[in-house]
Amino acid sequence: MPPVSDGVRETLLDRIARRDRAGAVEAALAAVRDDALPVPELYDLLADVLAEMGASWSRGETEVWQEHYATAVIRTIVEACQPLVAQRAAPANGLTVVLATPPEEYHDLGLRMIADRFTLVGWTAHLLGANTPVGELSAAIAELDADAVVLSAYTHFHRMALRAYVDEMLVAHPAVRVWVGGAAFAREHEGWPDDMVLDVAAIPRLAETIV
Ligand code: B12
Repeated sequence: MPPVSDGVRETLLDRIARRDRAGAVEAALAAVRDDALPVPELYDLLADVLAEMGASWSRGETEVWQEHYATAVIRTIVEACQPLVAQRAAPANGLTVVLATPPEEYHDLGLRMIADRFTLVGWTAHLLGANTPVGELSAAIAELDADAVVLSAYTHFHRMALRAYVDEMLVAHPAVRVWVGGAAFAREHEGWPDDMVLDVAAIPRLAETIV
């Protein structure tokens, strides 16, 4: 028997190709609702679908608007998962994380998924989203009494900019834990300390590292 995710993936691709937004959303939500597919596995699948759309665009097989359409449908799925994420979340661990991308970095869908992964393992996760000025991030850390900050960069350019951004933020909040990640860190992370670069698989164990 093929894994459930294969079936959901096929259905999703089919619904997206037919421009059936409601059908795509329902297929994804039904799989989670029935506990056939855990939320993190659904998110891995959605990320794969988007990466494939991007590759297909690079090969000249997909139009930009088609890529944007698929992204919009997938964003709706992720947002619609929110009540299911809340139901499946572990008991609160008392820790708070704030998530953002630096100025001019508009790729925040991956980070949106990361926020839910924190919620599922008991964190209170506050997503500020894309293009967040460092002063606003600092204000949020103070107001929300954050224990940790998670930042994301997709492109090399934004990873470079993120370095100064983190340093400036740490001046105001030297005790806050900082984790970075995203596509720009996938292959290497020269210039970044190992303990700042987060592996998605480590999220369930992070609470133990906060003293
Ligand atoms: C959707 C999309 C957009 C949307 C973003 C919508 C949004 N709110 O996120 C919009 C339309 C805004 C956009 C704009 C642009 N985009 Co764009 N976009 C994409 C696309 C199709 C999908 C990206 C995505 O969401 N992937 C799915 C998510 C889930 O993956 P992810 O972000 O990598 O996240 C995963 C992991 O990295 C991880 N993760 C993410 N953050 C973090 C953080 C931590 C701490 C951890 C542990 C993990 C983690 O978790 C996720 C789950 O696995 C890709 C195509 C592709 N091949 O990926 C192009 C792509 C990323 N875009 C690209 C480009 C060039 C642009 C534009 C410059 C286009 C333009 N000319 O305007 C602008 C740049 C805007 C900017 N300054 O940021 C290029 C980037 C090339 C590069 N590497 O430099 C790509 C690869 C397209 C391509 N083939 O060329 N884009």
